[in-house]
Amino acid sequence: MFCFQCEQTAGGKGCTKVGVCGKDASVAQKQDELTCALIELARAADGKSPGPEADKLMMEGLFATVTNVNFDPNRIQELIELVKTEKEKLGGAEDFPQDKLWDDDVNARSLRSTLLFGMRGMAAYAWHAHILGKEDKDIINWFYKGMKAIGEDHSTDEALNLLMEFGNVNLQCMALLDEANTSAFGHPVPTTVPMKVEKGPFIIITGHDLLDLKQLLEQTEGKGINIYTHGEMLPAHGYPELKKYPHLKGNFGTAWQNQQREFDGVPAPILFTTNCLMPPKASYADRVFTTGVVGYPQTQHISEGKNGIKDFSPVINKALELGGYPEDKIFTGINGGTEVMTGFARNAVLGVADKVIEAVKAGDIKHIFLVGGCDGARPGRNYYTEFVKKTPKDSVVLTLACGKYRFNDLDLGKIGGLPRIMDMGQCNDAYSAIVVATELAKAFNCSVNDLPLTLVLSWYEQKAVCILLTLLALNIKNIYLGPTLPAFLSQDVLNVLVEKFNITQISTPDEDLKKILG
Ligand code: SF4
Ligand code: SF3
Repeated sequence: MFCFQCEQTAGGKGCTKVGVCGKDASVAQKQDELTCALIELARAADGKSPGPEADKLMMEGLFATVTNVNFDPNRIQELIELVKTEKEKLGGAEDFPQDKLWDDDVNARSLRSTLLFGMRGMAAYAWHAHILGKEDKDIINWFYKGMKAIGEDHSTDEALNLLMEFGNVNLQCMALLDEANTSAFGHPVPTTVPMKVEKGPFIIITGHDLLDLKQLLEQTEGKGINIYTHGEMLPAHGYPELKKYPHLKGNFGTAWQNQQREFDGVPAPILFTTNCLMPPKASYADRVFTTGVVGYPQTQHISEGKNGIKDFSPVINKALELGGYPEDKIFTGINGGTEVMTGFARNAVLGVADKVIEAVKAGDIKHIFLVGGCDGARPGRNYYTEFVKKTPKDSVVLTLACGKYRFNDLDLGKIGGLPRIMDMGQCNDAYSAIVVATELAKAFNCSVNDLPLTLVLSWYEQKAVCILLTLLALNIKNIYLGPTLPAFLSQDVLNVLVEKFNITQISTPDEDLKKILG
């Protein structure tokens, strides 16, 4: 096997025997086969959408190969068969040999992989929008254009242009998802979320799929079962159409990499709607349920029924059988806090934009940091906790995605009535941050790069890759990236990105803060 798509890749180079994520060689092999089948489908379709069946497979197939999504070789095999059938319907196409996927000149491989991983990330966003009934032909067509391009040879300039074009399409895709979420569930409002678990039966729901949560809330109404979010599901508490359910009680645990410890011994089922799933330990595997694109051998999977409704009865019955805690149980975040806040998406932040602009003009807010992105297991990720702790009192920290669990339970006080840490949502909500930055730039009549704003990003999986490409396509410069740089960026490709966009790898919080504020 060969895989180097995520931040924890073995030795910072590539997983070759088994994935650090737990993906074994047979699953890696199937995922490569699926990727090649999708390239062939894009070829057969001549680089544009041939119809809804193929479109759905394109999104689902790419999403299934995102890190920590699907470890089930049978489910990947099913997808391969379906993709091949669609390809044949279109008259077939020349095979794309699997050994060409990773084996090439190091720069060509780097550019091809960057596009592929970005597209895997965008597929997740497009999929979430799709299940909420939102699609955009330009975005769908680009999946075929991009996958076809991955199967071709390109000069470095051509490949870089493709990456920038992709970044712009991904911006459109993030806007589409934002519209899908806000039209289905309303605009998030600032909300305090407790980390206490009340006594009695409960269900933990994790991942990014808000529609799954909505259906679960409906199906558990009046049954005496409480629902707790975990990981990237936390921002759900801010949405009016989800927070209206009184049994959506709070948030359980922290970011994905702590799940094997946090889920051990919990008297409740856990429903995974998307990444990040780690191989479940025997001590709790019988309580793990997957749905959507997620899969793991031998865990129970809840499929979609007629009219898009999923029947969560097996999860509900498990919750009743396990019964939950006999008494209320207090949990804390990693810094000891007992509650966290969320719901500062674009509408909420722009609603107080006047205050922010005034505070910046008056010098009360001297700097805005966006400290966001994925969490992960690497010890170096403490950087983000220390960085946020050390940000000066006259600065604001916007955050998003699961990396925030490193600091979202800290009380850093307020500025002008606003909390100094504001959670804008999931990684899926990076669009909110882009809108806020763009609006601030307009208000100050300058470019985003001239704002007193610094992006300090943490990456792990491929959604972070597509977001990064969008930020670069928007010509956003001086991004701090960590904890390590992607193994799939060759030295030459990295040099180009550093030269054009001044991407900097994080060093220490003190040094970086000095550079940023000095
Ligand atoms: Fe390795 Fe990451 Fe690929 Fe898993 S997803 S096999 S950890 S590079
Ligand atoms: Fe996290 Fe997996 Fe990326 Fe959605 S849940 S940000 S890592």
